[in-house]
Amino acid sequence: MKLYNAPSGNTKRVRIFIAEKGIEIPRVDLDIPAGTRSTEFRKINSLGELPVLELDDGQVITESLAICRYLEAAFPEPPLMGRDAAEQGHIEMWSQRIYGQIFMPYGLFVRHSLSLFADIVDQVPAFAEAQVKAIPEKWSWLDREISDGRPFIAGEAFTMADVHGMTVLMLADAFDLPIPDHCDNVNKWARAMRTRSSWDA
Ligand SMILES: N[C@@H](CCC(=O)N[C@@H](CS)C(=O)NCC(=O)O)C(=O)O
Repeated sequence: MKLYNAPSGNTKRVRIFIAEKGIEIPRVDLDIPAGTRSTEFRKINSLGELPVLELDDGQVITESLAICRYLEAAFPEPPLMGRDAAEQGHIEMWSQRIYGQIFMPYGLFVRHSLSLFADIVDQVPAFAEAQVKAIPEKWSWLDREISDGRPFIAGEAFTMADVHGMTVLMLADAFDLPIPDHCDNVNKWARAMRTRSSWDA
């Protein structure tokens, strides 16, 4: 196997997942945009996006969530997406909530404001600004949700929902859009995530 990779939010999600699984997958590091927008790379992923996982038989899996799903099935321990139907539904719910409610505003801000994306996105600065305004309340919502004292986003164990959350933390740091100070529960969770060895993945 090999992982086509670059420093980015979606690739970070997969790198954290791999590190939490305790496995090692060789990487092919590409540049965004020189590598990803090349004709050669479009033959691997027609969308020109990272990450991409290439299996030993040459099959290619794109989309960070699909790659994590593949790895969960191929390397079940430790389970990050639940062991039974109830756990799987619960963890998927939290994963989608963190991705949809919090990762997306950061991601849309990035795509609508960085000159790196000006060639491929019809950027709307006011839309980017609206994402920035929405972010604090998204964290406040999560803070209320985890105010029951749970150590991890989906409950008592580290799961894919925390992987999504860590990915957002990386964007929060990179673009100086931090968790609001008053979000004590989320800030406590974030401090714990930063101590995990997978944080540096
Ligand atoms: N839905 C995809 C999104 C992947 C994506 O947007 N990747 C960005 C980096 S975060 C990329 O490779 N962009 C290449 C480019 O802009 O040329 C996933 O989850 O993997």
